[in-house]
Amino acid sequence: MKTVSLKELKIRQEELLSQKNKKLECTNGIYSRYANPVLTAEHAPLIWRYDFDTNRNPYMQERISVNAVMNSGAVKWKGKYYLMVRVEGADRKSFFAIAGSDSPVDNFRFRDYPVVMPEAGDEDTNMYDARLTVHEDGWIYAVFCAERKDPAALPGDLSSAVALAGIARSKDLKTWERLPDLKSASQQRNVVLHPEFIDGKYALYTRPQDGFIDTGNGGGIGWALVDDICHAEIKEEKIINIRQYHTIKEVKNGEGPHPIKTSRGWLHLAHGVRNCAAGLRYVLYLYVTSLDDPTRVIAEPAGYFMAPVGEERIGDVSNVLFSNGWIEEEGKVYIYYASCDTRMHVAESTVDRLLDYCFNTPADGLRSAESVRTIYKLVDMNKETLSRLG
Ligand code: M1P
Repeated sequence: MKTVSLKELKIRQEELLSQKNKKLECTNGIYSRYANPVLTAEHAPLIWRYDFDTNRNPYMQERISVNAVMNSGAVKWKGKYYLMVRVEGADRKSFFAIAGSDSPVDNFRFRDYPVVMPEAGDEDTNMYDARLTVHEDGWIYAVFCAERKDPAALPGDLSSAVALAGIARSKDLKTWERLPDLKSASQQRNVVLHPEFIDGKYALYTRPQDGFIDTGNGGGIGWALVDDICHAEIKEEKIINIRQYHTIKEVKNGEGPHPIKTSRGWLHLAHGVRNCAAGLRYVLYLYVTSLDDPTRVIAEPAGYFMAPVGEERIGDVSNVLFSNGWIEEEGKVYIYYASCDTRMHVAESTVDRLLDYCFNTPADGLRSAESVRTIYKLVDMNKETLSRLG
């Protein structure tokens, strides 16, 4: 068996890392996908994975394997694009690592070391899905899922877990100060910090859930105001984006990255989950809330905005698109999304296009007859347009 030398591994990885991405044709008028994933397990630094000393590692074996890179927070910081990536090892443990690029769509490179995330008292078993918020208080926050074994699990139950929101902050994306976990009556995942103070308080998008997987009575994406982010506690929680029967978010939903402030409202990206014979299906959807009252939904198109296509369908957890990072700059929007809990992609759009989509796509009528009615309306309008144009 031939051993691939470190030199050859480096050449191959450099080719991957310096590959230019290609914007694909926009066929729906809403967004364009890019052809190549922006990050895969193969992008993980060789220095994390191989012992470079040929005496200790004569076969140049991979000593520590990376299984997947996915669900990444995103921020443009000091002129560079950064992803706070959920890296999952072959040992199933997730951790964070920062990858940066001068381009929003390619050439992301991980730093030499993963993030050392301090702990908040209780040891975290797993941590993942960081949402980054540059808050008006001057800190960059990462809010993420901190997962631990359920202390109430019955003997022999090695799967029950508890999900809480971990909160950390940084001034440089290098050193992180861990704050106490969010106190909540229920389990929480997909908690996101709003970038502005609301009535002088920190505002959080939440996702109350009865169990670790099942949201149970958790009605959807919630909203809570918090006096002190250093001792964050949900005292009152209001559901602002509800789950509904026979929609793409019937089983659960969750806020993606923090919303983008636009002239017409706060533009939100979220994921919706439904069940089917093949298991859970995760798609992305958009909605808009009012600038005057960020808890009031003012537009929500029916159905999904993005769903897995082609190779995106294949991976560790099939039929999943998940996004917790996007970057808006000068009206352009880069949407970073993971497919099947395996790799990271990017799609591009504009604030104008996304708002046009949100305000002009019919809302979900919740019944087949209503879906037909919206088609009739469009056909009638088109017939009128065609006759007017001759
Ligand atoms: O496997 C799909 C996703 O499942 C969970 O999503 P949710 O929080 O909506 O339950 C998370 O574990 C997420 O990381 C994962 O991508």
